[in-house]
Amino acid sequence: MPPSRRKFKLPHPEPTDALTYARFTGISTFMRLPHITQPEELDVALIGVPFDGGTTYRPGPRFGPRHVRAQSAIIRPWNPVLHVNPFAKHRTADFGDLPVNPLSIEDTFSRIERGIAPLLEVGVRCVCVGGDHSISLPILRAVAKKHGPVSLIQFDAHNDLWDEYFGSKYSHGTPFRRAFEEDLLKDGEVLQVGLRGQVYGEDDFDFAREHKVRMVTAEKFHKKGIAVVQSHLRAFRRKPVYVTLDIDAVDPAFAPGTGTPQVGGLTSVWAATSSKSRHPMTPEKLLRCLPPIFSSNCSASSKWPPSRANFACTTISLWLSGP
Ligand SMILES: [Mn+2]
Repeated sequence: MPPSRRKFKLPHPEPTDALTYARFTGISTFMRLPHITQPEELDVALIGVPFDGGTTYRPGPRFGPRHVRAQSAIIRPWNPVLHVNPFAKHRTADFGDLPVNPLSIEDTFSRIERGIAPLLEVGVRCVCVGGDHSISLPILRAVAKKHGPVSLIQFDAHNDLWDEYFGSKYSHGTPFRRAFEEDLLKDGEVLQVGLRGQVYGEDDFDFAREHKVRMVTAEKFHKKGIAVVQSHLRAFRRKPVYVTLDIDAVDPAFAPGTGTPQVGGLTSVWAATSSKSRHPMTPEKLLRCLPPIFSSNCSASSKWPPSRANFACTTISLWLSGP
């Protein structure tokens, strides 16, 4: 992420010092940062979107932001690989949760779009923590209103390009198909990494092929490594990119608390290797693509495991650490 061009007279918020106040004390916020609700005071906003009305199997992502907040208490400010303290570089805070409507997906979508817009308006980078993957659609609507259609890099076991489910056009399996239909995304500029598992038929990939979606299956990723992802990144250079991590991109052995777990996924080592400084897919290279927004599809089933939320916030922290 390029350094902020905005000048702040205020000091940068830092996570509460765990050597003064133990990690398990205090009011729970993302990364123990202060809760700041004024967009004009922020470079980066960490935003909870606690909605799971789009899930079709195991529910629970509505508790995702709350659990990620609790687990993120382990975060320490200095990244020894990138030699950076992201919080000293960017004014970052917990913006709070968007006010979802647990009984209406349409109303929730308009609440999310309205909630994100004022942040984008003043140039805040948004890191949204879900919530199921359906929330990507209203976020993309808000992004496209400000930036026009954007590119997408999606880490996910599923392509989320299905048409409908039980007659509903909106669910966690359909957001990016709707986004293409609404001209929020560009043909040839969507990269999906970690795809795997069974589908209903070969024609499930027709829509992706029509829109020239770049698909990197988990199988290919395991065989060829990060180089296969790197080969696609050229198409995203100097363009606004929306990056989304569905936690089910990661193997359920590492992150089992997800709505539709699939075996054969990426490992937690992937997160570590993607943070090495001269690595082809370093956060700095990814962030040079100027992502206006991240979202993380965070499920939290009743058997919610700490590792899952921990993985999500570790990844967010790594990506935030870019120059
Ligand atoms: Mn998924």
